[in-house]
Amino acid sequence: MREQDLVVAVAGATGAVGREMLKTLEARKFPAARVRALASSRSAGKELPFGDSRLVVEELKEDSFADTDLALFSAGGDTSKKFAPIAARAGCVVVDNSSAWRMDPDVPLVVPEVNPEALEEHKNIIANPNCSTIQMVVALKPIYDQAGIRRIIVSTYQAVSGSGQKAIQELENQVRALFNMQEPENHVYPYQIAFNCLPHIDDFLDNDYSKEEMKMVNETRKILNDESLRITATTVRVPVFYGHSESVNIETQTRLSAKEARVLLSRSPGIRVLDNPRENIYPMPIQAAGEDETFVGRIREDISLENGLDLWIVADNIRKGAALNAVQIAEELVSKNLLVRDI
Ligand code: 25A
Ligand code: L14
Repeated sequence: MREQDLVVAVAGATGAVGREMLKTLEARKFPAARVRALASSRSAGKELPFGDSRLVVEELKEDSFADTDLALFSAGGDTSKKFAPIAARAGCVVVDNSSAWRMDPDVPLVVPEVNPEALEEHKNIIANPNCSTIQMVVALKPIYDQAGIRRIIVSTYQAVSGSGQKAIQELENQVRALFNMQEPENHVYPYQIAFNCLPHIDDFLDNDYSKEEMKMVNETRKILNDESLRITATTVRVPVFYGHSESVNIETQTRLSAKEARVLLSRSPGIRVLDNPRENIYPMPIQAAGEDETFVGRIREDISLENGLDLWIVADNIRKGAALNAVQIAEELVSKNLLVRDI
């Protein structure tokens, strides 16, 4: 198969992530002969912009994948559970954004800067990690390789766009209501998110962690291929539209100074170090929004620990956290000739 013959579909194309996937495919000139937009019956017939043209949305159905080589999924976990195996059986390689397949031992969980080799073993379904996990492992991988990591303590400050278009609308509506002396309405989140913080992302589990927190624990171990890595996470929703931030404390196996870490990270793929606090230079979501890189700053030696480092990590959750990472996986599949596979 020649690259230019590729037919690529985006499932969930009308959502916050799906729209960004279409933009990213176009902006990076992904070698596709045809791009298809798939969504639920509610959106069938709608038009979505794609470069200078428009795509007519088709309903996602069991027979949608017959002549499609690659599908990027971002239509929620239930849709992925149902349709990814159907696509895979039809010979279409799926890069799935939902949490449905990430911990399946037969499914590679991939961040191209960190573990591209995991793609070699794919069986037509590849999972894109959780947004908070992606940006953390991009920043920690060079440190992991150089000095080893024993333990990670992370707290997140997550944007509302992570929960999709409806949540973006909810924050906007609440801000407008409050400035007009009206009672804010909440539908997506259990409480008002405007001017508030909610230590609650996804459902709570029996161990009192949230699912989002345990995703960070389990996915990080799987991507770094290190089940002994100790990780604890607190994930928090903040009233930001785009860009997740993370305060990350690590204990390394061997000593790495803050200066060494700064040099190491500034030479690593996908990372931009912004770290000059005296000049008020540090990463912020308003800068990271719309950008591809993972931004790292506030790098300093932890005064309470022998081999400890603190870092502040920020990235656009819809781009590197979702759409861009999925398209980068697709690019790896093309360049390594891993798209055609009989299963
Ligand atoms: O289960 P998970 O994995 O945790 O994922 C949950 C949600 O997280 C987002 C994504 O929301 C997902 O639904 N998400 C997933 N991975 C993410 C990641 N890595 C992520 N967010 C960040 N990072 P979303 O809003 O971004 O995208 C939703 C898309 O999914 C389509 N969809 C839903 N069910 C589908 C389906 N497509 C095919 N078959 C199904 N069964 C959905 O398309 C959207 O594109 P849509 O056509 O259903 O909705 C498009 C427009 O329709 C409006 N609308 C939505 N629901 C209703 C509705 N109108 C009327 N009635 C409704 N009930 C919306 O306004 C939307 O614009
Ligand atoms: O597991 O709401 O990919 O910010 C991504 C978005 C979980 C929830 C995932 C959010 C979802 C998260």
